[in-house]
Amino acid sequence: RDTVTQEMIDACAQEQIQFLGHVQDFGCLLVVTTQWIVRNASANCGAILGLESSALIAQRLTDILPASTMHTLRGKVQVMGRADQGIRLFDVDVFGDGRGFDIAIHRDGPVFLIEFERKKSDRVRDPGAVVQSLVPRLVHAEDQDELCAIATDAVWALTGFDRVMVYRFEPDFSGVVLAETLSGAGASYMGHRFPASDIPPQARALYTRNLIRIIADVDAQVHPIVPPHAPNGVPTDLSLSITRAVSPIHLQYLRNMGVRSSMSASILVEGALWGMIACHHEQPHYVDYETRSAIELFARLLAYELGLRARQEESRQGATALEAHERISIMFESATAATPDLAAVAREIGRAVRVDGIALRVGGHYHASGLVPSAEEFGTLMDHVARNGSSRVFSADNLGQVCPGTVPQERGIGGMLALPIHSRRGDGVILFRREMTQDLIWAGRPAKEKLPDGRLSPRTSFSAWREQRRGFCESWTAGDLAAAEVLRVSLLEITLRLSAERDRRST
Ligand code: BLA
Repeated sequence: RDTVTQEMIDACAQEQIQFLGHVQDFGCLLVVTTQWIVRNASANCGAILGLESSALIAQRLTDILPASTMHTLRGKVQVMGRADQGIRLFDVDVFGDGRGFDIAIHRDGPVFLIEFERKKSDRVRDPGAVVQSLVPRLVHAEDQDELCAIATDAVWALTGFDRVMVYRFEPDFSGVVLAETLSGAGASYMGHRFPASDIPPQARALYTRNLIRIIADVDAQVHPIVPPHAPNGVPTDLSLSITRAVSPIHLQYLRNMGVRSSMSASILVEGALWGMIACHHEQPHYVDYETRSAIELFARLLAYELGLRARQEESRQGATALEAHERISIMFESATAATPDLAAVAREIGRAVRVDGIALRVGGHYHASGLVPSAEEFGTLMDHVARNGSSRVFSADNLGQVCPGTVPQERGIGGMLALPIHSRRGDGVILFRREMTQDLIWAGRPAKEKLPDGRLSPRTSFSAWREQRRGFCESWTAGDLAAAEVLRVSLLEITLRLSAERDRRST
């Protein structure tokens, strides 16, 4: 059944999606030197511009476009900022004949990629103003869930896609659907998880440079770039292209899901790909470049707000940890001679970090509550942490992988967050989280496990991932680690003070 190998997933990651050499049907591409000579043209220039590609190649753009259009393009190119951002012009009457075009210009080393899309009449007027009007809603949103819900509603209303989702990456680059807006009665993907291999690393890397992409029709004809290479034999790099035809394996993925058209916008938080706004349609669906650009801007605003909330959440958790620290200090102070109430300490820690179980050993006293291993296994885990040279907090999302054979799987423990206090005495605290059952549903049509040419199909990649995901807990966040470190230092101080007092009393 499950014949997926790591090699197959690796092979997927090898596909050089920037060199696929074709554009989609909705737009055309010219590769132009800085002297404005057309070096390459996509084969569909006739359909989009009304000028055959063969008549464009090796010509000067200045001999083809009216002087006023050239003037506009030159002026824009002169003030072109960071290359990846490029230049966008909307609804330009390129030929002075009333036909409107959206134009994108990107610099790639010695050439410009110039792309044209015909302006359609049935489009959103001034999508930028729509985005503008959403800013107050984002700013006042309560939390991450509300931000994501505002986003899917807004993009759904702006674009008319059947399904709009916010998809967030986990630390292992699998992903979860956090919010969804649906037209009609489609089955919901809310809360569903997808494996990291669905969006391979080279695609994720590209999507941090080029922030929005549309596949207007997975079954539409694609058009080659002619000639495919630069004079020196290097294929045209389409990384920054907006009309690039995408990976055939991804098209198959979408067909398997019953999707005919797809659009996604990157959500970059502090420079890293946090997630995407992902849209599907059962029918071919085109969204014009002006609207796509507005959505790209919206995704940037959303990303900013998400980053802000994450930092707020971390500092809130930090404050809770400090409160716990104060209360724990007081408890120990009032219990100098007697046994400290470790159950109460455990409760305080549990307020700062969400856990399913806590075990702690302090000055020879041991307490465990909730989902925990045996006292013996606790000792082995503390030894493991000490042996690994960790005197600060130590986290594992999958105990079975990190400390194999220590805790029997039947206990249902997924991961731990250890706070070593005094490793020689075996003092420390370990927080436990249960194993998440990966009863996650693959939403979509069952597809063949393998594509005809032996490549991995999306469905196979999903079952492979399910295997890999056994034994994991809900990931420990940066906020959890920071809170745990505050508590570790706090407990360290207390135990040092207690043992100093004991020493004083005994002398
Ligand atoms: C690209 N995969 C993508 C993209 C998305 C997904 C959003 C970006 C292109 C787009 O907007 O459609 C995945 N889409 C999802 C997921 C959801 C969704 C997870 O809506 C969940 C709700 N894909 C596979 C396998 C391979 C693969 C097994 O499943 C490789 C063997 C490849 N996915 C793949 C590639 C790309 C991609 C190569 C890049 C496409 C391109 O830009 O050329």
